[in-house]
Amino acid sequence: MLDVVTMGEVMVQFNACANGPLRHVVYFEKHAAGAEANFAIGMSRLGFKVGFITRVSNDEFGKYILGVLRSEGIDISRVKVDREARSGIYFIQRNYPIPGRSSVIYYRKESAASRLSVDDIDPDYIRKAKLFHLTGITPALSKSCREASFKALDVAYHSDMKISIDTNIRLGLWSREEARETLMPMLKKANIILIEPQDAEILLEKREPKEIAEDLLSMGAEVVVVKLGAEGAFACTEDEEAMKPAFRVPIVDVTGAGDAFAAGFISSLMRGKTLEEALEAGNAAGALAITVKGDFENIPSHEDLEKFLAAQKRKTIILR
Ligand code: KDG
Repeated sequence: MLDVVTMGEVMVQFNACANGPLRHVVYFEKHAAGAEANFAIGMSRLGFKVGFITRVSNDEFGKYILGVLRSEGIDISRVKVDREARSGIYFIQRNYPIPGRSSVIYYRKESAASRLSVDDIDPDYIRKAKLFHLTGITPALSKSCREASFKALDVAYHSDMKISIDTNIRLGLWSREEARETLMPMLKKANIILIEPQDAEILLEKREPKEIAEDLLSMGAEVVVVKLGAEGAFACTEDEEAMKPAFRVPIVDVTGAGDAFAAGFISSLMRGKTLEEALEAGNAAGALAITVKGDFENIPSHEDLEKFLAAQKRKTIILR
């Protein structure tokens, strides 16, 4: 029995060891990463049984990626080895041209994962879980990934399980119009939606958290979270709303913060916690993730998340 199933591309990330434009960077740190994989690893560390659907190359990077998923306790029985394609990779440029921000530069066209297709979607496997999670990255990878995403969503929608979608629009992968056309029908099937104001602008022409949430709730979502980066996050249901500020931590690389947040937030909801507690858990996981290079390395276990939150509460009392 699985708790969560998700699908997407896992890439090798080369994270610049120095700040500044990549042409001047000499050393890079190698990590495995990808929005859905970051979420999957987070959920696994936070105590849930997670299944992952993807294709990996048989090249050295594919073997590395498979090893990472396996070592994090992810079920890889639906990870296909595609011998005809290479692994997708990407580089991270840090703190330039905007201090505090990272840029992502992809080399992933026609990668093994972008060849994922409807044939890789086993309905019975998805139906074993309580939650199916998707982000806007997977359907943006290729036509066959888009079809596979729709198929998986359809299976989940017609089963007794919840669907969470993190919009994660990456304009390096598709246009605003393509993103809107694809993601709007997907969002109508979601129970939990995570979104950032810049994505809401593309999808709904709105930037105000409350207005965004109202629009998405009226489309059928049960919980909407608007991720506000350094400001924290706002969550809303039909009966309740909550806002929690982000925790202040030293920032090394913000890439992957949203995926860590999603794991903290959704794992808390699955444990029956309140909206406020779930926002705190999401913010805690997001905060820890950005204190290092690599997307998932600092996503905490449930026990460490509790320690982080307890320490934050002690700090608040001392400061008062
Ligand atoms: O959320 C972090 C991801 O954006 C990063 O790991 C790379 O998966 C990635 C993508 O497609 O942008």
